[in-house]
Amino acid sequence: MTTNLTAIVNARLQGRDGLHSLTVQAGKFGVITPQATSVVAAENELDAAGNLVAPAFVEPHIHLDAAMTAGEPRWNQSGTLFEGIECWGERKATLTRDDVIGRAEQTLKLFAAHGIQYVRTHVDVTDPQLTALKAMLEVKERVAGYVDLQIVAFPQEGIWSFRNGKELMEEAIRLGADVVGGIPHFEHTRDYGADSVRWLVELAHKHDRLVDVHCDEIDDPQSRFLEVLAAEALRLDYGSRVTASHTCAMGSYDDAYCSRLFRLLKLSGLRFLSMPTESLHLQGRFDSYPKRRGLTRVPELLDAGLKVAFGQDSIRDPWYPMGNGNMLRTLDSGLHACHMLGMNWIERSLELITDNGAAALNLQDYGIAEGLPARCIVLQGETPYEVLLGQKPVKASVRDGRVLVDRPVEAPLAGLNLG
Ligand code: 17E
Ligand code: FE2
Repeated sequence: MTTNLTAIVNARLQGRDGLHSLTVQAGKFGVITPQATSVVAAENELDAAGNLVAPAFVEPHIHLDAAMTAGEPRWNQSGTLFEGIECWGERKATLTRDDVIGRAEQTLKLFAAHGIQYVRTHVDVTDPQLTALKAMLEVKERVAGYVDLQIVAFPQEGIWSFRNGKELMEEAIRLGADVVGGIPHFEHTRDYGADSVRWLVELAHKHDRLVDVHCDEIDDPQSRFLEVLAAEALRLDYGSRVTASHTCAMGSYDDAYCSRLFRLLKLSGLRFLSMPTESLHLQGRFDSYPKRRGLTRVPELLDAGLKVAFGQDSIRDPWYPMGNGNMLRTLDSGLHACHMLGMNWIERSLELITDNGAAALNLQDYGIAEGLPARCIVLQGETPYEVLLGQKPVKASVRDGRVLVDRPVEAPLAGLNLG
């Protein structure tokens, strides 16, 4: 049975000094008051015990239809995006409704145990039957008690380059996909890629949907579909609803081009998602040495005032055999890969897996403030630095005042026996 809370006490909040109590009424946050000293939690109160309390984690980019299929029917040995797409094509041919629902829910439970309450999943719609999409629409309803799930109609094998690609995208939107996806760098030609981006933004705009494009997920410095996406977002004044995922090629663009590009990016205000563990693994594959990291320009985008978040992208699928649902692992890798272990970055790092992910998903009621849904997590640590050092599972996760997760704080040396 889940507990309905009346308050969270002894909470540390980012941007405020000392301890705080957060009252909860009818599933929403009430007043937030500073505490002079630590207090004993009453019945139906959650004791944060001086740990950091943050909004629930956001997993802004994952492929749940492919989750937990690594090695089926074969392993991706080259570690390239392209062999991943081939392996997935073989596995996709055997998908069933129950298969997709089972793996997606198994993954979402793992995410819930790690304090994730908001997820955006891409679902491959280059399938004449749309088996995975129909199953995922069911999953969205089945899991609504513990996670808000957004579904992207994702054309893995292209819109222009796959038979009936446009019709399948339109059908996916008609069936209820929330977000329009794309994959311009995988289309057969540059023109197909650019045309597909213009078409998909129009489609989303016409149907009042969000946009999230796999954009330039390649080390090719000539892959420049981001400028097309940003220009369309600007033209339609749609930037807050448009997300560019990956943009790995930006890590290979030269600075002169970037300086022009960044002007457009700032004007358009679109959102960015980087998947550090995935890109470290899949990119740089056609380099000898030096080997590129394959990540977009995360600190530069943040410095330009743009919103960037990190996502896991994969969990044990044809593209990436690892993953455990812990966003702190993704964050740790991303900060390393992007040269962001300066204390100024560490102190604000949680925004990369909370607020900026919420911005990418265009969430409206996200955060810790009076009147917002009482959704939050208790981390293991008093500061972002401590949380990152430990990378421990969340101590608690609360959703609309219900306690979804509550586990004991782990002592650092628990289990150590030196005789
Ligand atoms: N599909 C794709 O195009 N790129 C990825 N990183 C994954 C699936 C995981
Ligand atoms: Fe992806």
